[in-house]
Amino acid sequence: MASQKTPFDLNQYLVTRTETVNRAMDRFLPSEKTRPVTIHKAMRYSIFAGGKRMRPALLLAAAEACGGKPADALPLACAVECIHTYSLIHDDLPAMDNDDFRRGKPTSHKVFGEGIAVLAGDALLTQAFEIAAQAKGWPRYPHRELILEIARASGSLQLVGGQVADLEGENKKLSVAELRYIHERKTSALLCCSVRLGGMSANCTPAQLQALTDFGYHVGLAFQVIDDILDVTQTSEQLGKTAGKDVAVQKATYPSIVGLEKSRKIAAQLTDKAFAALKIFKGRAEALEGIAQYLLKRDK
Ligand code: GRG
Repeated sequence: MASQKTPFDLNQYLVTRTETVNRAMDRFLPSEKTRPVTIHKAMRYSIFAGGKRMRPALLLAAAEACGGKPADALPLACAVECIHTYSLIHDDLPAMDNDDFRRGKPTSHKVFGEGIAVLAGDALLTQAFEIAAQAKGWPRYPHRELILEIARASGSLQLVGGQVADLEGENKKLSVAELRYIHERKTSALLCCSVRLGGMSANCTPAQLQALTDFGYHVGLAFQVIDDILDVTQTSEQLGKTAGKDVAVQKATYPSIVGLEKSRKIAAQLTDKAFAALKIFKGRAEALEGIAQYLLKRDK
């Protein structure tokens, strides 16, 4: 009898990858008993609050598409989740978005106070580099390349720069081009960095890295367009964070500029472009395809 390929089970994939990442994260972070205990409790509180772990999942899936071993990619997967979690802690602070809920739980500053929340974010940002430095390093991508990749995606030209433009754009009418500038930096940069790091951990070819860059850029933009849509279509309970926030602070979003229907179309078009970038992997990128499809259809 001809052997039949088992259909790819995304749900199972995400569950197992999340467990693997959580176990590794537990090993990489100082224990709650390590002095000073408050900061380690705060770091762990936000890391283990129940995020979707999309950046690590994309990173591991990109590694697999390039023939790499998930175990080699794990330190980088944990590093990007530390950067992402730090950005959420700081984004929620009273000086920024002033949010009380994140990942279905009270935000860091609500539980630990503002000072510790700032420091927990700082510590996770720093921890990311300590963890990334423990990756093996590969012939095409020695540690210098890995550290540069993470620093560039997180710094004032990308993640932080996007947040600055976002803050300065509040209560202003923005064009679609201005909004895209924010989304590219605030959201797409770290998602793109995640898939690129996955490829690097498999010592990918320059052509594969370019394909992953195209994929990550478009998936990252689609991710934020969907995030904008969910903010107006879902409840706070469904999202695990305050819904309707963008309208409340008059933030420019895709739905506010082009409407809900057109926003959905744009997200689908961006996802199609992401899919097109995966051709080079000739069927070995099922996990990346599955995650991109899941992100487009997600409801939280
Ligand atoms: C340097 C003080 C200081 C602050 C920096 C960089 C930054 C603050 C904030 C980043 C901006 C930000 C929060 C972008 C939004 C990206 C986004 C859609 C986050 C939500 O990601 P999910 O849905 O979250 O993957 P979970 O909780 O599932 O991991």
